[in-house]
Amino acid sequence: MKSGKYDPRPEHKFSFGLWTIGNRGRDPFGDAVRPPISPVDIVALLGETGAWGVNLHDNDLVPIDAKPAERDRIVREFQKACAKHKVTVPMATVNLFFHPVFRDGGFTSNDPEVRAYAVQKTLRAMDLGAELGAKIFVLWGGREGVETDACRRPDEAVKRLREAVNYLCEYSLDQGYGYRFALEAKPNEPRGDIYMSTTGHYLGFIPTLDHAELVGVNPEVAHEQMSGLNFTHGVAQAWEAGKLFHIDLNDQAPGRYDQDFRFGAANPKSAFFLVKFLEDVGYQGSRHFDAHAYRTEDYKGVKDFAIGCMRTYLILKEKAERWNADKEIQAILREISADNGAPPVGEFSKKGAGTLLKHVFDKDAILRKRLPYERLDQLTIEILLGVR
Ligand code: DIG
Ligand code: MN
Ligand code: MN
Repeated sequence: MKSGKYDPRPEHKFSFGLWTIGNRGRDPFGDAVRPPISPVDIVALLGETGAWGVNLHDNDLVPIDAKPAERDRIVREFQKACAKHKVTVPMATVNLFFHPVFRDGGFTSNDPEVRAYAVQKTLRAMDLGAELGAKIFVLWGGREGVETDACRRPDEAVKRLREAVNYLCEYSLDQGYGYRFALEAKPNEPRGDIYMSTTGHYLGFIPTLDHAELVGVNPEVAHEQMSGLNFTHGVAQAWEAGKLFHIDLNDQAPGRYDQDFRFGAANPKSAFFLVKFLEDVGYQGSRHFDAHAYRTEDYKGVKDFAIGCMRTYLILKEKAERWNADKEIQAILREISADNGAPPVGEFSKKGAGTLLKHVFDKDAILRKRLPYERLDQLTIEILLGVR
């Protein structure tokens, strides 16, 4: 692809997980199609694409039963590669879903020994992330769920999850790690039903925590769209609540399994409104691509995938700037939000309520006010299609 104005720069804060570039194309019906790629080679590939950051689960880097000396050697090698390729580590997380011991969850498992092991493993993953400089710790409860609700009361699962997250917050405070935790929702897969199935569920859970100020959300495009939800609405609610601590960008066709497509690959219009929102509000966090290349790709194709995620974001960022500068669009926005002297509502007051109750609304006059959304959306489409 020719270089130029859509080349990623560090200030764009584009990051990828080791597991995204390292995805070998295995799926439930087929084996890996790409050979293994080491974390050091993944960092080199990301450095070549211009990505700013690399994220990791503990076991993306350190094998689950590595001895301390082996672990330290691997970490040192990784740190050297990150320094060499100028790639930072903004986020870390823990894998509580791959090893069979987590077959019935980690934090919410019925087995107290598994719950304790899940916390221990997470503490160690927090140590690793802190050593690498991460300040965001994501928790995705991929196995925290059920195939049958006969196995536990769902409110018991909520209690167990709260106990674990409270413990992790205390550990971060005690160690001085300065983590902010970002909770990631998903409705199902790999469990039949996953607890905390949407970002909204987590926004309702966070205020019940002992250190709610340390905990936010990590919404993922595919995970909300799997449930047919408008992703930008969930992101906007998280932002408005001061809880958008991280974001997983990818794409997804509605009503499918978690496809984790290249950003903007399936629905560029919803990707546009998401990018416009993030840029309009001045979101300062990582633009993390939790996605992977098609199973049909080789590693050149994986590199195309990574570059494509970042280019599409930057192209849509430019489209959002055009939209914001478009005179006809701005005129329509002024028209549809004009105030024709309606009584103010705002903060309640006895006097204000009295005025409101006395006011006579002319419903026919209100109905004569135009809402030219067809024109507004057509202008949006024309900007996206490059004819405006
Ligand atoms: C899946 O969408 C999850 C895992 O890949 C990881 O735990 C998290 C990090 O973004 N996303
Ligand atoms: Mn996903
Ligand atoms: Mn994710």
